[in-house]
Formats: sequence, C-alpha cells, structure tokens
Amino acid sequence: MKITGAQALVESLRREGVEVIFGFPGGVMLPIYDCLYDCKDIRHILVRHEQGAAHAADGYARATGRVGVCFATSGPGATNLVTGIATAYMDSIPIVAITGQVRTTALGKDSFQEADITGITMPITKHNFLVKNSKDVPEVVAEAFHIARTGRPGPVLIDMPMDVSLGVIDYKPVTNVDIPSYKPNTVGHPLQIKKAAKLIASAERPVIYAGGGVISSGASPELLELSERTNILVTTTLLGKGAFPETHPNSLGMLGMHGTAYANYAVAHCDLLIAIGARFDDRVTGKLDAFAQKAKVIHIDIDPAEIGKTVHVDVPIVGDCKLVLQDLLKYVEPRQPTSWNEQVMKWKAEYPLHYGENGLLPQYVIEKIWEVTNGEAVVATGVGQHQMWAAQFYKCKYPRQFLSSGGLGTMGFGFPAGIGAKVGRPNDIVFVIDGDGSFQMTLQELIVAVENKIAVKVAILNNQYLGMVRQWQELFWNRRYAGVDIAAQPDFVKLAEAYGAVGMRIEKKEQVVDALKKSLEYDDVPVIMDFHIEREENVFPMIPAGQSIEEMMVRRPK
Ligand SMILES: Cc1ncc(C[n+]2csc(CCOP(=O)(O)OP(=O)(O)O)c2C)c(N)n1
Repeated sequence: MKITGAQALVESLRREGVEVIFGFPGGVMLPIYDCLYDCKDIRHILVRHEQGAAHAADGYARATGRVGVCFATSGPGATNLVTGIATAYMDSIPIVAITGQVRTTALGKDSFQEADITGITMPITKHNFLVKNSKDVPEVVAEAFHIARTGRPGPVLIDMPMDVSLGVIDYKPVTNVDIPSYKPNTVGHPLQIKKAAKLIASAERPVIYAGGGVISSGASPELLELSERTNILVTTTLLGKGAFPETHPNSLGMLGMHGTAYANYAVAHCDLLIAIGARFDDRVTGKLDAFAQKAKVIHIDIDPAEIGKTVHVDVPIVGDCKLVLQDLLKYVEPRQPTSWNEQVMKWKAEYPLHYGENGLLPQYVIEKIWEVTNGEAVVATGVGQHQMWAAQFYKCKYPRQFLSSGGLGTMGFGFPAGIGAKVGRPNDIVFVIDGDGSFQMTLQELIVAVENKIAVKVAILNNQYLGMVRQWQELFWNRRYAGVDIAAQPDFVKLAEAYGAVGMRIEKKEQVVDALKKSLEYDDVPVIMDFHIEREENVFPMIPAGQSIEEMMVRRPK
C-alpha cells in the first residue's frame, strides 16, 4: 500500500490503539493534521497551549495506564511542550510527543520556526527520534511506544520533518519490536529475592516504602498481599499514593517533607526498609546521613541506575515490581503484628494529621471533597500547599487515583492533567485540587473543557498567595513576603462564566458541602469552585529541606 509518511504515522498510531491526541497545529504539521481529518478512530482535542497538550497526555496516561499522545508544531509549538515532557520524565510517565519539523534540507539553517527539539529534549526524554526518511515512520512509532511503556516508563519524542510527512512509502505495519540495545530486565534475581525474604523474616522493625513504580507496574495487589501476610506497615511517596489503600489499617500515609509524623518516625526507627518502585527523592529522605540510619535496605526497582544512587542498599533487586513481588511472595512467611506495630500505631494515635477550627480551612475542604466523592474520585493537583494538603487529606483507595507533579513540581499541571484524566476515564469523577497561582498558569484550557464537555470539577484553594513560597518566607525568611501576594486576581466565578463553565464562590465553612454536592450534578460542563480559604494557613508537619526528622515541625512555631 502506497501512502505518505504522515498517513503512515496516523495509521501506526491507530494500530497502537491510540484513541485520543491532545494537540495544536502549525505549518509543518499540516500533512499530519490533514490525515486526522479522515481518521474516525482517533479523537483530536485541540488545546489552547501546547503545555496543556503535554500535561493532558500525561494526566491521561497516569489515570489510565495507557500511553498519552500529544502533537505540536515545530519551533515554538515544540518548545511549549518542554515543561510537560520534563514533568512526565521526572515522574516516569509514558507519553509520546510528536512534533513537526522543518524540511530535512532546511535543518540547521535557522529556518523559520526551526528549533532543535531533539537536542533540547535529549535530557528530558527516555528517547527521541528525528525521522530522516519516510519509510522509517512505522518502525519509529512502534519503537517509540515500546520504549515509552516498557521498563521504566517515560516520555518519547518523535520529530517529523515536513518532507518526511509528505514522502510516499510502501507501507507495511510493524508487528514486532526488537531493539537489541534496549532489553529491560523485568525478572528479579532469584538469589537476591531469597536474600530479601530472609531479611524480612529476621527483621524486628520493618517498614515498606512504596513509590510510583508500584503503580506503573500494577503491583498493588501483590503489595497488599505482602503487607497483609506479614503485617508490615506501608508508607508511600506522593507518586505512590493509592499503590496501597490509605484507608487500610496498615497504611501510614505519605512520608517525607510533608508526610505524616508517624510514617517519618517509623522510617527513622525501622531496622529494615523495603523500598519498592521508589527512588529516595530528597523530598523523602531529607538529610541523607540521618535517613533510616538503623535500617538495612532492600531496594526493588526496574531501573538499575536508581540502585545505590543516593543511599546504600543491602539487597538490590532489579526487576519489575509486580514480578519481583510475585516471586518474593513465594518465600515470605506469615508474621503476626509485633510490639513494633504497636509502637507505630501509638505514634499514629499520638500525632495524627490535624488542623484548626476557625475559618474556612483547606484541609476541611479536602476532607469534604473526600466525603462527597466517597474517596473514589480521581484527583489531580497543582503544586504548592494545596498539593500537600490534598496528599495528606485525600486518602486514596486505588492506584491511578492521584495525579500530581512530584519530581519537577510543575505549577499548572493539575488542570490540564485533570482534563486528560477525565477524557480517559469519562465515567469517573475527576477533581482538580488547585492553587489560585497554579490554576492561573494553565487556565486557558478551560475553553477546551467547555467545548468538549469535559466535566472536571476544579476546587481552587484560594489563599491569594503563592502559598508554599509564602510559608517558606514565613518560617525561614523572617516573614519578608516578597513576590508572593497574588491578591490581584480575576473573579474566578465571572471567569468561569465568561468561558461558559459553572462558577461558584465559597467563603464560609457552612457552604462547602452544598457547593461540592451541587458540583456533582453537572456532567457536561466543568465547574470552578473558588474557595476563599484562610490566607496564612500552613502545611504541617514539615521537615525543612535537607534536615532530619529531629527538625520536624508539627505546628506553627511560637
Ligand atoms: C512553574 C513553577 N513556577 C514556580 C514554582 C515554585 N513554586 C512552588 S509552590 C509555589 C506557589 C504555588 O502557589 P499556588 O498555586 O497558589 O498554591 P498554594 O501554595 O497557595 O496552595 C511556587 C511559586 C513551581 N513549583 N512551578
């Protein structure tokens, strides 16, 4: 069959099972967009900024487990994707970004809208391709999806010069991908797995520390079985939220800088730390030489580069978390709760997450969101205080329920990611818990939600500050609030209405539940809820950056 490179691209995407593309066109993308005109199987959602396309593809991928796809044109279109690609890279999220490029003959000549996007994204993609020949398109697409979704997942970029899109080829679908230099090791070494089982059997104070890798490998059922069989308590990272049900008695919630005091105490005092699909990020460890000092460490991870990167590991196991846990479960004996469990439960009772009574407080709003959604919503967040309150108070029951930019900490991620999630899971309630600052970074996508009837609910926790930065200034910079006051802001209710969305302002505690319930009544239009919260509420507990648990603040210092 004779078709163009552009047709081969779209046909290859169709064969990969792509159902939706988030994109924005431009000159060099015209051959490709022309094919979309005829392609009935793939929905194209026209964003209003390419950053929105990348985050929406990312949110779609996080929420569904499938590969998210975004399109952008050359030059500024491609560079506008960069933040979204870097966000996906830092959190190991599989997306395929396809950019148009100037003709191969014009490359390297500062041609109109030329940007070296493969060069620019080299350090923030798992792999990228500059396609030089139309006949390579089917293979490149197949390899891109294979690389994005296997091993440690991540973003892949395909740069398509205009003449590559226009060139005619004899198309044959690619059915098998074999990349000799890329063979991720998925099965853990049996000896290491036996060693791990032995350590678990002899440990007196074990703790499981689970990360996003558990979710991407689908290892939650195995993790649940391991914890229930051994009564080992589980703490998760921000990206690991939902890997283990946070409503389970064995859950310690999140650890790290804004984690629960009891999770951090448990890790500080454990004698065995079982890290599963987690990478010892500095927001988790704080001061490295004070982190889990008394513990032996088992580290299960698909990426050998993560082993020993920041902490010493006693039993490294390179492999897919699900397969490794399945093997480990063959050797792990049942274990009754011990005095260690009792000790941690005592901490749990002694230092619960808490907040005040007065005024409209963000934690209260999130607890009510949890209640009205029965803890079953998909939650996407921006970055800042609201993100940490959401992590603390929206207790996730399932994997793929909590979508948040952990590694890069990208403000503006939440809203477009929520749009992508709702497109992928139309029957689930999707809440975006956002900051007034974060929302303003990508709110142009509101029209996309309205146009496409994407009924996300946005709860803006509006403190009229870049709150997290203000909190740091309050605590560590002598309250010198420079560059954080964003009281000059649009009327979000009017803004929502201007876009054709539903807007509500909530100023009192008593209005919260009614507003949330009302928002659930709309299933074909986005709802923006502007919660005017106490301006100077802080996120606690907090371990200041780079410090140890000794420095943990559980409340505002006097
Ligand atoms: C793109 C980007 N720019 C700057 C920052 C630094 N930063 C981290 S949190 C924060 C404040 C966020 O404010 P808002 O979204 O209103 O949330 P709040 O902390 O008030 O809940 C800033 C500026 C960031 N994370 N991302």
